[in-house]
Amino acid sequence: MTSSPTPAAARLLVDCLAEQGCDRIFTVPGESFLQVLDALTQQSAIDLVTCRQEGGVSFMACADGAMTGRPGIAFVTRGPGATNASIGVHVAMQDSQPMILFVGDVDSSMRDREGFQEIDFPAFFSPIAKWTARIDSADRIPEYVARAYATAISGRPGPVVLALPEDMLSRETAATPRPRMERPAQAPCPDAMATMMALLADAAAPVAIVGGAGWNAKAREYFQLFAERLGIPVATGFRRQDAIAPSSRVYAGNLGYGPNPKLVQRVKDADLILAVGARLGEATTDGYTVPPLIAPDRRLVHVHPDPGELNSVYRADLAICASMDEFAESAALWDNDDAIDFDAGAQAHAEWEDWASVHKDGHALDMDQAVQFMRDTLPADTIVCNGAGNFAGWWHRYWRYEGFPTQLAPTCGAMGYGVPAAVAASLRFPERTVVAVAGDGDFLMNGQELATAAQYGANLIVIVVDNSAYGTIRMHQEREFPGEDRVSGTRLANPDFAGLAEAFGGWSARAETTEQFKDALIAAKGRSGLRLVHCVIEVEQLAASGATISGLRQR
Ligand SMILES: Cc1ncc(C[n+]2csc(CCOP(=O)(O)OP(=O)(O)O)c2C)c(N)n1
Repeated sequence: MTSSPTPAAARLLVDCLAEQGCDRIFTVPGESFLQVLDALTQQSAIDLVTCRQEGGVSFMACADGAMTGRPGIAFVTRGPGATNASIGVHVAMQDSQPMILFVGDVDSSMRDREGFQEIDFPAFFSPIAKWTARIDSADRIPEYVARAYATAISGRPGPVVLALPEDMLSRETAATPRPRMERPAQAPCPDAMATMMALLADAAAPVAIVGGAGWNAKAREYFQLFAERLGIPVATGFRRQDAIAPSSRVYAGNLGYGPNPKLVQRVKDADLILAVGARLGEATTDGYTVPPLIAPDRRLVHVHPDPGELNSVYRADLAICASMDEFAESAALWDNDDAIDFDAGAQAHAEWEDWASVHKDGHALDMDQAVQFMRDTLPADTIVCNGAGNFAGWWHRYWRYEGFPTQLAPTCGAMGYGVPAAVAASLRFPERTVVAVAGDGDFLMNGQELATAAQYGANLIVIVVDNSAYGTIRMHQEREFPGEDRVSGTRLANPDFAGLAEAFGGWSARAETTEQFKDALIAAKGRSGLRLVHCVIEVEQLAASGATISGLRQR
């Protein structure tokens, strides 16, 4: 039997990715892109990570993009694969993270008959992606790949989806890859910077809100220098808690769900908001109420890399279109601000430290104490990953996200993100400690990716907080429709999570008390590979705010 040579188009596609710096692809294979899988056997620069569900694939790619600033790359098959992967595209869009999803498409001779697994992918993905297209010409693969990279990393980063007709991947071509794309320079205009400094000099109670599109380690370092020099309180957007070091003397805490009420009040009372990178989205602004949407006596300086974002929801008194690191560097190096010296930064930081300090909550497994013990035990630059659920609130409140990146968490609140993100993180940073924290509901949305972790020897710790409920929704139920007889659709009967981890080849422990949790974490720290701590708590322990079911019912 003679075997076919790898088609030139597929080799070109893989070489184009390598030229752009791609070193890892996440996939569930499909017969629609066998040529690409074959070409990857000849491209040593790229590792192929085979996952168990395309939701896991796209979450891993999204998290990889968040960590590197270059697009995370995912390959999935047509209808069933692409629809499974759509959750990660949505997260990458809402989280402003660079990612490219390649979809093996039907043969073009089958197109437009609703053939096997056929979907019009550009149409399907266009509302949730930054750009979508189909590559019909093998000769134009370099152009499409280069544009996909440029689009994913420029302005407000985001996801691109490219469909690959099966026959196109088999064509001959003599085209060659285009050189690596970099994001365009986007320095802030000096006049705008001068105006911003004048507005700050006039302000009595400014607050900065940072994080979001294109934030990186350089932006973090420079913005912190700037904010500390001026003494401005710095809040982070929802799930952007690594945007400034929490140890910074001006760090004021995080906005989003479950923030410090004193911080919320401070933002409401501010006479100037300096929003840098944050879109001022629904979560960060608590439904567009913090700061109030219309407040004539308040100034807004909004800095964002996408001009379309500026003035789109909140009218800005000064809109600066710039990349985060170039803006932050320019602000840090500005030398005409000696007269500006606020003491509010230190006050806000003290208020946050007070609010984020652990107290005893009286439960057998005290989650406040558990996170405090984790802080005392694991390295400060541990990467903490989570999906959605009230359990995450304990880490958002009590963990310190030192270093960048240290928080991988979907701002769009998608369950199931934590485990895949932790797999991607442990592959990207094998020397760092990586922890996935998950609720019992959250964990089982993508718990199958423990198989991927085991297959690739990932070092990660999973902490499952099991309250036998979709607790967040139960909390909302108890607020809106309190009563035992009105609990509906939120109870869960769970497997033995510790036993499950062992079935995947991991180590595990079960903790029902704070002391057992401490022992389990120490034991987990002393091992490598896949480790899971199954924390059994009561559903009564609804949230890090201290909310309980009985308390809500009494209200
Ligand atoms: C993919 C997805 N499906 C549904 C939801 C709605 N949702 C938000 S939180 C939540 C419950 C999470 O339960 P669990 O992981 O057990 O955490 P807990 O709230 O109990 O701490 C649900 C169903 C969502 N955010 N994402």
